[in-house]
Parts: sequence; structure tokens; C-alpha cells
Amino acid sequence: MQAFDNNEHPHRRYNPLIGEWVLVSPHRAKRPWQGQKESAGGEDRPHYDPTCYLCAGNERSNGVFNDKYTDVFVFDNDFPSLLQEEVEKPASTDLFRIEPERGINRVICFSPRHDLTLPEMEVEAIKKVVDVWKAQYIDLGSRDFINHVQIFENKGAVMGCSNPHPHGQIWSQSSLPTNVAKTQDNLKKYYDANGRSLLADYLKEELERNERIVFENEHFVVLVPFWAIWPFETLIVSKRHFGKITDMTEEESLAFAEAIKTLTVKYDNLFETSFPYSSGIHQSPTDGEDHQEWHFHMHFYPPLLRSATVKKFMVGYELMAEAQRDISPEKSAATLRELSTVHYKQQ
Ligand code: H2U
Repeated sequence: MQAFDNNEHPHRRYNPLIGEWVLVSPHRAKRPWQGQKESAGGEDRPHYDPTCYLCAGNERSNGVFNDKYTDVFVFDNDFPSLLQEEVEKPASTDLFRIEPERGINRVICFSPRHDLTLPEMEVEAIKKVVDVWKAQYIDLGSRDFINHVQIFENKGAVMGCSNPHPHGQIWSQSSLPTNVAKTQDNLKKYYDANGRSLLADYLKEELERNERIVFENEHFVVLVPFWAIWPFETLIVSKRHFGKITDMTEEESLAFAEAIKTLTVKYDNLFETSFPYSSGIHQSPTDGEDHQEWHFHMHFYPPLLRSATVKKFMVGYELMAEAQRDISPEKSAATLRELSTVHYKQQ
């Protein structure tokens, strides 16, 4: 029988964070493509756009004016997916379960500069975004009806982002959403069985194996997880075991900002385009419990596969059976690792 080769033979890998498998088909990465191309959209934007609803001092769609902010600006989403008011719980049956959900949605502008994105911002400016994420986690998480604070960014039109002005969102709510609940269950089972953080143990082994590391600094590691689904999916994991963004020291916050900057510059350099992704932080819920099992991390899920215009679709088999990828996580990591840390526009 032939010896197993990660880069040749179809196999399945297990994601211990969510308890799900992914099918890896590395031999398939070279198949021809005659399908859809997305527009690369490498347009030059002005520093300030008078028609942008996120630019400083501008009017939003509901008639409210933004502050004339100079670094980071947060406002309550004018079209929130959740509302704060409490309502009566409707009747459920076994097969028709229904629960009211309360929450607060906010929008966070990363910079007043309409033409920038995170990779084009200075590390110190990204650190200010991290500081505001901390402040929001405290502000929202301290409310008694908020048990989870989801910080995330959709970047690029292909990810459904409605405006190129650099911004993210924060959705906070009373329940633990599905993906976070799955992660928490698995982190807790591991912590209860071993007395150690799952991600700390995983990180130790990743650093030893040194096959999927993209970047590391004193406090954070950027890697393509062993179980990555998206072609260039990455994870930023803290070296120290702590559960939430507010546990980070000033030095760790700066190192986190540097990790975000380095990763997103590499992403932009990959296809010399403003690289689209959805990213988000996974951390302890704000339910007042002591969540020793949680280990702070940030996911990046970019859709692009082989150029600025060819994206990976999660369709037939993925929707019906399980997640699948072609290029191996090791190859993706090697590609990202070798890319410059200087943004292509500045080279
Ligand atoms: P996305 O680009 O990721 O869709 O985020 C933009 C958010 O901004 C979106 O949730 C909100 C939308 O509801 N928004 C406002 O709150 N006010 C506006 O005037 C326009 C958009």
C-alpha cells in the first residue's frame, strides 16, 4: 500500500473546537476553472467621501450625524438585528421551539480615513481599535441581559460588506449563539478532562510541528489551523491562556494589533488586492461565570481561492454533507508565510 501523503491523498481532518470534520482533497487543487469571476474592485478611494454614511461628520440614513471623530467611532446600528425590549416568552413544543432574543448591535468605524483598511493602518491605529473592542466588551457585557458579545468584521463586497469605509460590527445578545456554544462545549470538555486549555495544548503542538505557522510575535501566533475549511483560513491565538480581550495587557494588545496588521498585509499581498474576509473574535461569554476553559482567539475566513476573482463556494457537497477544501492547509500556510509584510501598495 502507498504511504499516506497530506498533499496527495484525500483525507478528513477533525476540528476539535467545533467537533466537526472537514474533507481535504489536495490532489484536486489544479482542476480547471471556467466558472464565475468576482470583480477585483481595486478602486482608489478618497480620504473623505461626502456620500459615505460612515465618514466623520456625515449624516446616516436615519438622519443622525456621526461625530467628527479622529480615530475610532462606535454607534448603535440604525438597523439592528436585535432589540433591547423584553417580551413574553411564546409557547414551545418539542418540535416547534421558539425563544425571544434580546440584544444590542453596534457599528465600529476603525478610522476616519475612508480610503484605508486594517492592513493599511499603522499598528498603533489598530491598537486603538483593539482598545475600543475592550471598552465595548465591558460596556455591553456588563448589562444583565447581555451574555455574549460578538466582535466581527465583514470586509469586501464579496463578503456582503455594504460600504468600503473601514468598519466592523458588534452584536451582543442574551443567548450564546450556536457556533460559540459548540466551541464552548468542546473547550470545556477538554479543560475538565485535562485541566489545561485545548488551544494552549494545540498551539504548543503546532509550534513544535512548525508546518502551519504564518507569523508569531512574543504574545500571539497566526496559523492556518490543521482543520481549516476556507482556502486561506487563519487563526490568531494568544500564547498566554486567558479568556477575554479585557485580560490582555497593554503589551499583548499591541502584539495583537501587530498580528492583525501582519496577517492582513499578507492577505492583501497574496493576490495584490484588498483581500476580502469575515473575521471575528471568540472569547468568554459575559454571563458572569468564571470560564477557565476559554482561550482568546480570532478567526479569519476569506473566500478567495486562486486569484483576486476566483472564490471558493460552499455549495453542493458542503451544504449537503460536510465542509471540503482542495489546497492543503500546509500549502496555504507556506504561501502566506513567504509573503512580504510590506503592503504591496507601499512596495
Ligand atoms: P456591513 O457593511 O458589514 O453590512 O455593516 C454596515 C452596518 O451599518 C449594517 O449593519 C449599518 C447597517 O445596518 N448602518 C447603519 O447603522 N446606519 C446607516 O446609516 C447605514 C448602515
